Amino acid sequence: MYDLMGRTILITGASSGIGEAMARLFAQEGARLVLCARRLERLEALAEELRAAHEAEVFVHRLDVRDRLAVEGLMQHLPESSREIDVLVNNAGLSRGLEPLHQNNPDDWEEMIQTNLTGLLYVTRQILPQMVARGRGDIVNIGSTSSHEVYPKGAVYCATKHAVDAISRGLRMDLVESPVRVIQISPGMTETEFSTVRFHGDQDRAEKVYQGVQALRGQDVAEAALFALTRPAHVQVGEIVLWPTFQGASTLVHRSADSESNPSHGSSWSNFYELKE
Ligand code: NDP
Ligand code: 8X3
Repeated sequence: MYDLMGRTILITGASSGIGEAMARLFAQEGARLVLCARRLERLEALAEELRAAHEAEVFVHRLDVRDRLAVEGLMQHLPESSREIDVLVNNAGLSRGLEPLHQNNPDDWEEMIQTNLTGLLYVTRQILPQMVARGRGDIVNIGSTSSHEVYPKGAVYCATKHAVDAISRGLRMDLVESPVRVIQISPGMTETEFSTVRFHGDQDRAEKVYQGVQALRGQDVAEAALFALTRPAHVQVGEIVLWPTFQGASTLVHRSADSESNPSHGSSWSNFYELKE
């Protein structure tokens, strides 16, 4: 079996949510970590914690994946011991806004496209050639259930995640002669800072997305990635789609009537996007 002991794993967007959960789990599994995001202080605090808990070797680097020059200079900032990347996790991503497309702010489109799509391409272009040359490595792209479904008011976010899926599939074809594997993990609703970011910091609106439903946790997504990464070398897990048990589709969530704080208290089925209003 392929395990993570001593493997060097670079995670983009490791300062919160799914990326942070992966950093925790992979450190526990003995991996050497390179953690990237814009909020360096968050990364430093996480690295301290992982060094203390697991004696993990962790290097942190402030990186905006949209900044092509910064991404191109990434390798020269890494210490010698962390330059051979065994696993790249393309996790950095976000949604912005939830309005009909004709009311969207084009700045939001640009931020989503540049982060979720262009940024993922920049980072992959930097790291993948060394994997191909060494004949070893794994690319993990964080897709979404929105890589396969579209929901009202989320067309552009969903388009970026459909694009991630196209890139994962295309890469797998381009690498067919190489031992490098391309894995996509596609979660549904996961309780992270995702909705707070989507609603530009409106915490009350963000919390309503998760009210009365047990969403996925970052740890659930990290465990799926761990499963895929620890398959034998001849097994390439193409994609794992993870849904919360009470989410039946992007727009269909069953919200419990038990929670006093649940605005749909007493009702049974609620439309996902309506509750995001
Ligand atoms: P969070 O908001 O908690 O985490 C997003 C991470 O991305 C942060 O670490 C953030 O760090 C980083 N990030 C955002 N923009 C940039 C950038 N320009 N450069 C570098 N890093 C960046 O959300 P999640 O953990 O939920 O999101 C992680 C991934 O999971 C995303 O790709 C998202 O689309 C996907 N996803 C999320 C789902 C959900 O329901 N939460 C479901 C399906 C997929 P910083 O701000 O410090 O740069
Ligand atoms: C995020 C999934 O549907 O909650 O990728 O926006 S969704």
